[in-house]
Amino acid sequence: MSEKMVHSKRQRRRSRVATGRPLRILLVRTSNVGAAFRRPSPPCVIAPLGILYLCSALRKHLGGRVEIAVESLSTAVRSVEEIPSFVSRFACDVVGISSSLVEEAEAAAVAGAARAAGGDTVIVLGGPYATCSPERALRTTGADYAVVGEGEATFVRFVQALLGEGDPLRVPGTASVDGRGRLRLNAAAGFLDDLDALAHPAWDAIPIDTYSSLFNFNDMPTLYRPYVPIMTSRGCPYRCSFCHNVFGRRFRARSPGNVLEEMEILHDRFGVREFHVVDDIFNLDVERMEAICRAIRRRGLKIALAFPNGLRGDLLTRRQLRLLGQAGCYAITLALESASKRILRLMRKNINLEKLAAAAREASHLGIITSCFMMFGYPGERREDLETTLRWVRESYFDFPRYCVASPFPGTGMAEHARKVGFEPGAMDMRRSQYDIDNRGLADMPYEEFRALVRRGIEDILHEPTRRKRLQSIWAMWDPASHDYFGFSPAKS
Ligand code: B12
Ligand code: SF4
Repeated sequence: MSEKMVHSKRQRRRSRVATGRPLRILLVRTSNVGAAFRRPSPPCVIAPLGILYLCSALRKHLGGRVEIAVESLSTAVRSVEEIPSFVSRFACDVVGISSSLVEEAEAAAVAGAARAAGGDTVIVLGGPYATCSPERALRTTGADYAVVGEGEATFVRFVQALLGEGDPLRVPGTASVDGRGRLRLNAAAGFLDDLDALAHPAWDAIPIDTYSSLFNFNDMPTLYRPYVPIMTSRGCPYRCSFCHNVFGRRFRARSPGNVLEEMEILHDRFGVREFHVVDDIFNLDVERMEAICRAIRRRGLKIALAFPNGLRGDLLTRRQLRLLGQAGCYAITLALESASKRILRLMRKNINLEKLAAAAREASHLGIITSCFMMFGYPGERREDLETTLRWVRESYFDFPRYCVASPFPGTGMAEHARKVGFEPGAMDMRRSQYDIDNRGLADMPYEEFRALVRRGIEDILHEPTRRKRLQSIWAMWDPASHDYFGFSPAKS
């Protein structure tokens, strides 16, 4: 869209505000989790925390001047073909799309449908995709604006500008393409210092039960429903080469009181009984972590906690694990990525393998389900690196191995390593660059050999006698809909 057109839209919007009608905003989370797999997966979704935060920020700062609807594609829409009718159902002034890079096609489909629905809808893209590749995101989807980074303050300022209080083209933290096709990237907006100042996510804007009843793709069984994701801190100081670090390197945390307040509201008002923590690194500030655990017990909250993400394994001590367990934690995922020192150096993962192994042992002794995250096919990975990792996990106390094939997403350090082995990350099919779908990885060995090695290694881990016994009881806790999908059942084998 040309700059002239954008400006004229702004003018029109100013006059619309004069009529007093609230600005109608549709916030959509795209999701293709499972859709690109060879084995069909049940419909699955994770509640769209990012746009729920945007919704509450808009309500807090703009009140009745905006009217907001929040949707997720996998709850509202089952296929890309349904997107146009979905978008035209909402006669809205602004469509805000939230996507990760691998959902590029879905983001483009929503933006295209919004454009085709006619009118002068302003299309804004945000989330990890727009944050890490704003130019690519704008050009691929045809969105009018990209919001880069943490969204609450930027989006409020942007919508205020649409309402006539500023110039939408100049809002810090946004990007657009001008009439001559050049990228206009405004100054970065920075990160919020005080996370307690954020309104809690607008959980009333979505049907929590519907989300909770769909398949949970976090690769861990769910003890209680409804369950919701929760983010208690943002940012991480580590520098892993594959990470997009959406929330920056400065660790910022909500106070224990603020976290407990959100938990209690969700528990008392919405009946939520389980929380999945999706922080970058929940346990960086040990005192805060311990205070949250103690407060959960002190207040007598009967909830379950799971960590599909968010725990740095080599920082976890026995004492912390015990406190986590007492607070209701029943499952954790710790990232190993690789046990080869050479690959770990390339990844800049900087993990202490001995401490990670000890944390898995302690967690296992405490009865906490422990999953281990591995990444195979790092650029230049050799047979012996892969074998080292598989052996390490087999011998560890981790219950459940989870892995993906390395995807050198543009903008990461890993992408530079990929270029060194002759691979151009920009050419990746993003939709297929998740988990182990059919991205081939960049290991230094023939692809068939790589695949066979991974398959055999994972089977060896799953069938290791002690682990298999533990897995049988864990398996029974899992949503039966997911059994076929995972393609493995220790109970049957
Ligand atoms: C939970 C999670 C998952 C879940 C659920 C994903 C889903 N689709 O719902 C599961 C386990 C399935 C998953 C899978 C994968 N994930 Co993941 N995941 C996360 C995690 C830990 C939390 C996401 C979250 O809820 N954040 C909390 C909310 C508040 O943040 P947010 O959504 O980013 O929203 C904020 C801003 O981005 C912005 N914003 C967001 N949307 C919008 C929209 C508008 C209009 C605006 C203005 C602003 C805006 O404002 C929000 C508030 O500040 C993040 C890491 C992280 N800590 O964020 C990684 C992350 C999103 N995942 C990532 C990756 C790489 C993957 C996989 C590709 C891994 C793999 N190799 O297979 C797969 C892809 C699956 C898929 N199809 O999406 C990357 C994304 C990189 C990228 N550039 O896209 C992240 C950022 C990890 C990282 N640090 O690199 N993931
Ligand atoms: S520890 Fe996790 S959040 Fe931190 S840089 Fe590494 S992958 Fe990213």
